[in-house]
Amino acid sequence: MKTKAFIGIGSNLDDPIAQVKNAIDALGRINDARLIDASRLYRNPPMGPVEQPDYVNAVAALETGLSAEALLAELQRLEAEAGRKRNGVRWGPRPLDLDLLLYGEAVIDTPSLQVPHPGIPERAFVLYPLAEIAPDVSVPGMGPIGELLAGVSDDGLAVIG
Ligand code: 5RZ
Ligand code: CA
Ligand code: CA
Repeated sequence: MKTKAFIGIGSNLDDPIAQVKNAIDALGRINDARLIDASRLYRNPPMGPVEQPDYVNAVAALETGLSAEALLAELQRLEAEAGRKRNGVRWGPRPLDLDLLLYGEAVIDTPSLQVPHPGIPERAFVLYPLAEIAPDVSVPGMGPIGELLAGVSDDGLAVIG
C-alpha cells in the first residue's frame, strides 16, 4: 500500500536555506519513498518560548510504501545527518527539523509518534506551505486546511526567492 505523507521542514542554523533545499532532495532519496511535491521556502520568526534565529520552513509531499514508524525513523536519520544534536533543550534552534505532519488519513497517538502533528492548527509556518501544495487536504480530527488557515495570521511569513 502506498500512502501520501506530508513532511514539515524547518531550519534555523548552519545556512537554513541550503538545509531546507538539501532536505527536500534527501527526502526524495529515501528508500521506498518518492517526492511528489514541495512548497516554496518561507522565512519567519521563531514560535515558542526560546529566543533563537528566524526559521526557514517548507512542506514536502511523499508517496511511500513505508509505515509511519519506518518513515519517522528515516526522518530522524536525516536530522542526525544534518548535524542535529539532541541536547535536551526542547524547542531550541536546530539545523534541521523534519516533522511527519500527515500520513494519509491515519490518526496515530503513541509515545513516539503523533499524527496528525498536534502543532498543525496554530502554526502558520506549517499551514501556509501545506495549503500551497495541498489546498484541498483535510487534517484528520482538525478539519479542512482552508478552515485552519483562516485561523492564523500570515504576519511575519515571507516567501523566499
Ligand atoms: C510553537 C513550540 C509554539 C512551542 C512551537 C519552529 C510553541 C519554530 C519552526 C518557526 C519551533 C514550535 C516548536 N518557529 N519554533 N519555525 N520550530 N518559525 O513550533 O520550524 S519549536 Br508555544
Ligand atoms: Ca520535530
Ligand atoms: Ca517542528
